[in-house]
Amino acid sequence: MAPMMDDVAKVLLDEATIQAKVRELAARIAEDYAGKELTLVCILKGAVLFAADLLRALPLPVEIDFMAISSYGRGVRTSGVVRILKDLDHSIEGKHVLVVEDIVDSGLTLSYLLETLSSRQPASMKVCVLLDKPERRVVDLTPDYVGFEIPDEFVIGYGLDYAEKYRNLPFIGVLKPEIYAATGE
Ligand code: PRP
Ligand code: 7HP
Repeated sequence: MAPMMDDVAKVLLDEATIQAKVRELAARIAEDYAGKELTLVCILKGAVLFAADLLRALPLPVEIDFMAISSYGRGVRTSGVVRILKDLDHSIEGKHVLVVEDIVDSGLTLSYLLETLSSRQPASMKVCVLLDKPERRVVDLTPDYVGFEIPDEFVIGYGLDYAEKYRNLPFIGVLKPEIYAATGE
């Protein structure tokens, strides 16, 4: 952990704060979906830690499926180009779907995804994001469940990466700008 810590400007959300929020979100979701079967759609790779913790905390019959989408490549800014790299394994027709994302920033990824998934006729579809950067939104998108609103700083950890690194940090931290400044992305 020590070499990775050198790249962290500050810890924004520590492990206990994240885990308490996951439990709080799970309790709200469990209440809202009482008596229903829920399908979590985890958007790889960033949401994998959050989705796993949320899944464990939900006292409901829950299925999980995975989708991989590419929008950022290795950089820190959105390209606006969204591509499905891996589709869901199962049909969501007639299912209650909760899309689980680590972060909504410009909103381009989620708005594309919601459009695609809603055409598959789920019984219902909602969105749960751990982090929301409302300042950066370029499309009109309001997630149904939000863990934390955060300022416009590049964050890493708890699934979030920079150039595929730092996902395994147990907290969410702000990356030192000099780490990505060198690449100009
Ligand atoms: C990140 C994140 C969201 C998206 C949010 O994914 O997981 O999917 O960017 O940005 P937006 O609201 O501006 O579209 P990324 O492309 O970095 O992939 P990853 O989850 O595999 O790291
Ligand atoms: C995507 C993304 N990935 C990691 N950290 C951030 O702050 C991000 N915003 N959008």
